[in-house]
Amino acid sequence: MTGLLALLSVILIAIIAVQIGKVSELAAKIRGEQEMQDATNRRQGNYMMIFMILFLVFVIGISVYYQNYMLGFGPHKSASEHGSSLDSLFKVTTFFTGIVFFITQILTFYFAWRYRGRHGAKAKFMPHDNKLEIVWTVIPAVVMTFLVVGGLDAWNEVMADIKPDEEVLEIEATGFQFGWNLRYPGPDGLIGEKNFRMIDASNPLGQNWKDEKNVDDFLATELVLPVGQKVRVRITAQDVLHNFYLPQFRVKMDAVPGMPTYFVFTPTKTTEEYRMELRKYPEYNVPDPNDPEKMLWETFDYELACAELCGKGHYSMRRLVRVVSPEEYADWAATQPSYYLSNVRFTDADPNKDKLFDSEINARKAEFQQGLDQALSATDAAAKRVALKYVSFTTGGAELTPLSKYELDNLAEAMSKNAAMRVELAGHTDSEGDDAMNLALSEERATAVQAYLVSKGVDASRLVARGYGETQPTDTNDTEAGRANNRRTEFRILAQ
Ligand SMILES: [Cu+2]
Repeated sequence: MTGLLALLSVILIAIIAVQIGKVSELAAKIRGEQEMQDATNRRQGNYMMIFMILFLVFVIGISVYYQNYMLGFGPHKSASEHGSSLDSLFKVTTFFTGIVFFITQILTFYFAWRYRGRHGAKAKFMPHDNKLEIVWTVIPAVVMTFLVVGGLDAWNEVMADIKPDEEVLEIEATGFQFGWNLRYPGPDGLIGEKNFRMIDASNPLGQNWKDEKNVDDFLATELVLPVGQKVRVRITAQDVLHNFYLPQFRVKMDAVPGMPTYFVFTPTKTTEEYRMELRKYPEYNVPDPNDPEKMLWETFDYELACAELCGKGHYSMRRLVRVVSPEEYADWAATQPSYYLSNVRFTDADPNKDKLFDSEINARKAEFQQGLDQALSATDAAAKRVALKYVSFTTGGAELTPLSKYELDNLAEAMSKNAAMRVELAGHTDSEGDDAMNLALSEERATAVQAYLVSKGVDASRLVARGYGETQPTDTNDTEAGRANNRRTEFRILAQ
């Protein structure tokens, strides 16, 4: 309806203009061409001045009215340390180009009025003027130099990499069609090596599992950052060009396949603090259309977007960004499971299957010690047994697997600490297969354990090896899990 009315008004104005033109033509014929021409020129000149005033007032008006929609103003203030220097660069550039804009607009319309066509007036021809040349070359050159130097300065500040000894949280963002793989360094603070040749179904980033720095790296579904902490993001892409864009932090960097880029920045406001700032503005005090129970400022979240049109699913590259206090960050990071330990460890893809990492050795040692202490302090003879949970053998055979040795080393160490301790090493099997064979196998296995301990310096007289076959199940033999529990090696303390 409004559109129709506007269209009608435009048509009417056009008709009026045409009619006035016709009337002027007629009047000119009656009054004389010359005089009429001068009057028209005068009127046109005055219109120019009126238009100029209205136009400039309008420009100033909308700048003030829409101020809060501009970068660096109102709710669009930056949330990172370098962001404000970028924003002030924009403001300084707008200020100087604004001055030029006003001067040229005023001169354009003033000249149109001042030098309007007049009977008898003659143009002055000026082929060259050095003074003018100098003025309009030197002034823009000085202003440009000032802007360019300021811009370079801001660029150097924004793009500066970290110094070698600087404390920084380094994370990695890998863009792919369509999403981001966000990799955190884990407790060691170091991101592990990767190689695209190692990418497969179980290894989306091609991490090299032989590199210990990869052991604790974890992949996150959202970008969580501690406030006030310098962050360095390694940015890469797996398929096509993407762009790592954090609008509120003024971070924007291409993610290029085969050419790693980076961005260093420091978030200065937590999500909660930013929401509190937005709360001051009426445009954020309206219900969120997606969640009418809440106001827009309450549902606000920082976001990571891809700022490169990278394909059909481009929009789905949005990721949530949360900036939290350092304590909250530490709590969150502690709950994130290592990708390697939870998806790759001890599978066929694990090249470290046959060895334990220091952290695992220590964890198993602590577990063993706890079981031993319990058994040592128990008074009931039946409770004086400890399961050797991590001792295992080749299937159907009595050869110790390489990983069993770590557990047996713990036992050997305990034996040397408690000189009076004597133990019975007991082998157990499940009920599958022939009874006599099971008995023989369990005996062989107990003996293998004994032989290993003797090789570690434990006196053979302190060790009794005995096989119980399938006679002492601790679980059902009807399920695979139950049978696995029944196939076990344990030791019983005979004397201490
Ligand atoms: Cu993309």
